[in-house]
Amino acid sequence: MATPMKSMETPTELYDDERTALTKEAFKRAFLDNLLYVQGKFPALASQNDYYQALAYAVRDRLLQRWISTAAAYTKQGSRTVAYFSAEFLMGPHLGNNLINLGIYEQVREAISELGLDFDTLLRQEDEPGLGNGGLGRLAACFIDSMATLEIPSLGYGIRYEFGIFHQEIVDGWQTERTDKWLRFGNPWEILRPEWAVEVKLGGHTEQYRDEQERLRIRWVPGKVVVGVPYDTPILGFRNNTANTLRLWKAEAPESFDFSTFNRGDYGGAVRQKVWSETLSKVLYPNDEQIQGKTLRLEQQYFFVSASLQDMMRIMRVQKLPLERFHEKFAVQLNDTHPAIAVAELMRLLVDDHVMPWEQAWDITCKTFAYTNHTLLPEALECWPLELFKSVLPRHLDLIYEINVRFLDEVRIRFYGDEARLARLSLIDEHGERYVRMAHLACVGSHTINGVAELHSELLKQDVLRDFYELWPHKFGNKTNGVTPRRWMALSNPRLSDLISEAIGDSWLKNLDELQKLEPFAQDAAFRQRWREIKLANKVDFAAFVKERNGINIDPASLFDVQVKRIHEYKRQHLNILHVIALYHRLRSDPNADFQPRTFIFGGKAAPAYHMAKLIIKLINSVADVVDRDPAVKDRLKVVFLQNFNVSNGQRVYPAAELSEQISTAGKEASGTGNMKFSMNGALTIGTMDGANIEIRQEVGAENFFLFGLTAEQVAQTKGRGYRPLEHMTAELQEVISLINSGFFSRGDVQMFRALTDGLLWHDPYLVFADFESYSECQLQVSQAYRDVDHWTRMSILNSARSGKFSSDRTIREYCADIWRAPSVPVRLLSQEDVKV
Ligand code: CBF
Repeated sequence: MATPMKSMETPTELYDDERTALTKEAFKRAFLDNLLYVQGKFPALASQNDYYQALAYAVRDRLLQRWISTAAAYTKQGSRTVAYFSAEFLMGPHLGNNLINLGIYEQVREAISELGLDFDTLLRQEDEPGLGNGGLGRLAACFIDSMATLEIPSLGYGIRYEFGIFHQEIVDGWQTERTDKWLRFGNPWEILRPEWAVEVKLGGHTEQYRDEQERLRIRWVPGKVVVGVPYDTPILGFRNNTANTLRLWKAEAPESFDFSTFNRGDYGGAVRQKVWSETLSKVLYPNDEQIQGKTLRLEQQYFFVSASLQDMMRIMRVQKLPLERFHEKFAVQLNDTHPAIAVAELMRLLVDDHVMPWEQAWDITCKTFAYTNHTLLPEALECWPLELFKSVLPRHLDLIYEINVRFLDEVRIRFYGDEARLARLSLIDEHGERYVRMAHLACVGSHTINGVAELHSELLKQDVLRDFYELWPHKFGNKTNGVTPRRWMALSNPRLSDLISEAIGDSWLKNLDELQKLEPFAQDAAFRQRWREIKLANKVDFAAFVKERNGINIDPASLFDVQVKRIHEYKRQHLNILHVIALYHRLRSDPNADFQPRTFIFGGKAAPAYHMAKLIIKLINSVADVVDRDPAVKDRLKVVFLQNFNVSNGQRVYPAAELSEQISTAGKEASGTGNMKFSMNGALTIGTMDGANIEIRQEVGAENFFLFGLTAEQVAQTKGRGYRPLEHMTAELQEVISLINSGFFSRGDVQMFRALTDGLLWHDPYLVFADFESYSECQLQVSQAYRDVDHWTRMSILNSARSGKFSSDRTIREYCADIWRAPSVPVRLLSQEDVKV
């Protein structure tokens, strides 16, 4: 592996404490000390994991100095703070990223190799915290990186799942799931804060009572209580002194062992409460954009939201701020509807626990929250059956009713006589079984509502949240997503990052717009040559990785065509594999055809209960297997399914990719963020007019982007007319479907893929057939363009050079200016003197 950011200098201004100095010698000493005093091992007995832990603790010490300095600065200034509420934070491994942000990657690598150890092996020891499903969780991780880099006081609040997203294994072509035991060797990056534990109530019932002043009040008598214990992870800014906090809650029982039950001889009963409580933070629900409607999921959401709001109130107490100023102290961003119950919970805390008048509490609540919507898929919009909701949160249901009555009263006056509109807007869905609509709660309780790409934000206004838009147009806006260039370029693609820094200096890592300065280099033949060499070197590395993982040889000279993301019908991995089969068929029919060799790389997880997605994985693997064994196509066509696609694997694949597949049905992908990572790293996109693809195309230029397929408007029209997939059947598509149905890819089993092919032939909800021809033609253009090596390289450089907009720093600046109104607070490092007791 190459070394990230050779060209960057060590930030010498940060050397102010001998123990946490950033020099190589200080680092070696700290590493060996940790091996002895933290791991309790001497080198002859130490495992690679012991070495990793010793290294991680040495880095952590350096983080803590910044973390404490940051906490001191924020406390002293009583800074306005962003609280980012998210059920998912897909962080990826911390070690490499922290070294990049500290600016000491190179020294540490050298220090470790001077000690006779292999640095890359140690990096690979880290079990990544996979506390998210995909785009939404990874976005939260990019955002907290950017907030720290921009010196915005912030707290990420979420759940410390004991088991993160499952580990995917492919067995006989099928996805199987294994538990992700990421905590089995401990987690050196977190700090337990038991003194800030809080109680969270669940279940039970409500009752009326009179307080000392004889006022009629409501009391919630819970059925059970769990304790939320915070685990803090410092989040470093890039080469500054800021270290913000990611605070994740673990659920525990108030009493882990019930002695009276034990004394009665009921040993199981004595620990039942503990076992039940801990299930709350046991496992991440592995569904992306699909709700499961399970009680435990609602309990999880409420658990972390309540613990976080209580924690924020504790911070207000410490800083001696009155609760009336809650919205001045905190800006809370709701990452989708998963934390939307926070609206009712803040009302409960203010009205019930702090006896605040309703109107004042509501004013504070609405000034506190802002809501980001991340999906247009109807199946992803959270609605809870009323009875289930009541059994978990009886008091909140009362509060939601009250919020609803007042809200609908306002609507009634605005839209006189429009009963249908009232029913559409209500927080309660009254059709059939009654539901609580979480998106409506989020809209009513937030001052701002945003989508995550321009098209998505428009479609929210026109469709999913149209009634809310008509009511409060001023609340709506767009914040196009972004990704952090620190992880997705500096750490993942050191070769390219070094070349860029050599050409334009290294300030692009803090201001990605500076990549524009690369544009003239696209005309420089020597630069293009180096750009190509780097891509090739990355492809060679990736080929070695595939060989190790899949046992397949892939040719680094072939075009690397990549689709990595969650497996979902709307993302249309099946469109891609149908096209691969079409190519295979062409090659078999005409072995001498002029054919641009390609390697198709797929990766992604399917929700365990999503059968169609799992069948698509099986088809991809089956095609991979047949193509690999067929000597007629050898070296010209290869298909690889990269198992267990996660952040670490992403870091390997984006730098090696040449073509990025962003082929969702237009109007279905809210934004996408993988599309941005590819483009930054110089891959060209083949894509539809969907999500952020549209903006990527706008930025990089239509001539540097391969566009195909129906637009969102055409998709809606096609469906409106009554879509019949068979009308789009071509001779080639017919061959493809017949080949699958003949059992050719399933060892003669003609039934195996029937659900998939019949689904396409008779329903095709995501218009695969409608777009197939346009996609095939566009792929032909790709193959032709790839042959003009110089032109392709120019396009690749321009993709990178024009990707500045897609830094999450830009997104966070926009959130700060338009939604949070949170100024930056630079941090000065505390010295030993400052922290004397
Ligand atoms: O906004 C972040 C991402 O969120 C999703 O992954 C989601 O879970 N709803 C969307 O599917 C992506 O389009 C989006 O980029």
